[in-house]
Amino acid sequence: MGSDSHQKNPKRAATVWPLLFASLLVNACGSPATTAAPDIPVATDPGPADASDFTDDQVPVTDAPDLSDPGGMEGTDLLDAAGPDVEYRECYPDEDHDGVPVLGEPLLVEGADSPCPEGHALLVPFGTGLLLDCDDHQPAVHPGASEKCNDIDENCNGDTDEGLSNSCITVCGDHGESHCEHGDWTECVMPGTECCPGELKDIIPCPPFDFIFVTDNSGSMSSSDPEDIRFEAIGLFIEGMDNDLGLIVGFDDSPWLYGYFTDDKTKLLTFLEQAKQDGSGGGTDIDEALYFAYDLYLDSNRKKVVILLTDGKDSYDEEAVRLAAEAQDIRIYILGLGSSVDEEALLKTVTGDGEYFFAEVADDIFQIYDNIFSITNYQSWKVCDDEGKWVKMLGACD
Ligand SMILES: [Ca+2]
Ligand SMILES: [Ca+2]
Ligand SMILES: [Ca+2]
Ligand SMILES: [Ca+2]
Repeated sequence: MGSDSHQKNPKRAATVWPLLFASLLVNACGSPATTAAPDIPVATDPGPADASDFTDDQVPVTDAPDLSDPGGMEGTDLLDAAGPDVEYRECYPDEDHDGVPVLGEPLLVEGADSPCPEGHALLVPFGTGLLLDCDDHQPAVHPGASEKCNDIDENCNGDTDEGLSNSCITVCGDHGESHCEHGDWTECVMPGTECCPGELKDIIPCPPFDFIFVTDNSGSMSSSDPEDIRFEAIGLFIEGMDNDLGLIVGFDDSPWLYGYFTDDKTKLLTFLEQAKQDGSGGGTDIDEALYFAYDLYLDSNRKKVVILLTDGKDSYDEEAVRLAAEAQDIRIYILGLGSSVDEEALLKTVTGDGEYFFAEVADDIFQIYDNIFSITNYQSWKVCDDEGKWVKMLGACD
């Protein structure tokens, strides 16, 4: 009978069910879930279901109810009225029509091969238990369903989103893997790594700063930075600023102010261009330029940061310059360019929370301004190191 029965009731055939599960039902339909009156109209002998296609972790095993006594169901009366030669089968509730029932009051259907009516399905034995729907309101959820990454246990095995992973391409173009966690796919990473070298994340921005760019424009700069890379690097810094104020100061043997404190990047870049065009000769008066900058700070509670670039040396009282900055709560970063700088003096000039950087050639200027930008603009961030591990970096907001 089995095949006829399935043609009449395609909903329960393989087009709806996974092939695996459908084959199990075919075998179960073949003989077992029927019985002849006047015996008790239940599957007292469900027979050997072909459950070998399932593994224990694919399907739920539920203790079989005592099918020999269906309890106070109406079917008993029906059975008595029908007489001794009629066969029945029991159909259990399947509200979501996915073909897998739940335990509930069975409906008795006359005829050993009769299909179950809409919203009902046969119980199918599995091992010592039964295949049951763990959510009878979701047709996509039942034993044998395929697991999707959605925080739902589709295949009713008690585990959610188990064993789901995808091959993918990492942000740096390598072949990697993504896994399903809490209903979402994880970032694509190469096995054994957490990230792609150089990648940044978890950036916590600093509050706004007041920056003064104090830039050497003495005669020697035309040979140590002939392509004016310093102005280009400061321009990039300005373009990255967010609510910070900026001010441009150039100096040779005396300081020159370009414009005023502003967060208007277009104006700042115009002032910077003026400083660049003003390329002049003369010496390098570092301390005069710094004292000049200190006096320009507005009376604000914002962080004050001076970024000085020089390629020359000067004779001055480094400690006095540094203490004057610290008294005003000004932080000093210094970039020394080329072999003529007096590194010892510059190191003594930076404040405790500032830093000194050496640029051997003008091309190094970009990276150094970029470092200072990161330090002063991000309170903390994670960067992916060469081994593909996240390393937390601390910025210098405070
Ligand atoms: Ca169901
Ligand atoms: Ca279901
Ligand atoms: Ca599952
Ligand atoms: Ca799932």
